[in-house]
Amino acid sequence: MYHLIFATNNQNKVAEIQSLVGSDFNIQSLKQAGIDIDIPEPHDTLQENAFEKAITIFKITNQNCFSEDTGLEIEALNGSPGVKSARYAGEGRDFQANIDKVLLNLSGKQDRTAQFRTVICLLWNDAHDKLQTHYFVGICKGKIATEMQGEKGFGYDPIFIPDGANKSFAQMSMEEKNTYSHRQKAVTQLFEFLRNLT
Ligand code: ITT
Repeated sequence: MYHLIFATNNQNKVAEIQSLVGSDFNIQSLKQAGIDIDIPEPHDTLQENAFEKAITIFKITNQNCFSEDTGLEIEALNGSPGVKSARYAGEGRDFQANIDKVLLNLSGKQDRTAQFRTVICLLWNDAHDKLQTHYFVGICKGKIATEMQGEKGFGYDPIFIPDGANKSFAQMSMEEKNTYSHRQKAVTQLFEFLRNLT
């Protein structure tokens, strides 16, 4: 069995990824690993932030680990909130305030095209004990609803309708969200990569 730490404090992400993982992987969250730190996300790109999270945890544990950074990129807002998605409405990281700000900034705009983009950073020690880095990207295209719909999920789920669906992520079970999601696409590539390594 392949053991990996998932460097996140977001329990919703942990649940989504654990529902996708096969029995050949053991994914341990920071909470399960007994690590309680606030990981910095100081950079201007998802990739740099994902690396920062993973290297922070690798330095503490010296164990193979991965992290992910996700952004909601809205066409009519020039890609915002993007890398600032968690703190769009301020440092409080308040989901409702972030959603309110998106809906306000989009009011009156015709184009509601958007996408979620997830960048996973994997850090592992290779057979020569050399640290390797690898990235995986998952994109889910869709549009921003005019009002909140549904109560499941987390973050921007109540206002995001993926292409091919007629309801928001927050109106879907986790399994249904996984059939469309950015995170599922990135994580599937990660598991594929790891299976080929072992
Ligand atoms: P970690 O950094 O500890 O992994 P986080 O919650 O800070 O967790 P991100 O910086 O990647 O995670 O999240 C950016 C924001 O985007 C944050 O407000 C999330 O709630 C939101 N978000 C991420 N994935 C989402 C998804 O699948 N559905 C809806 N919103 C999501």
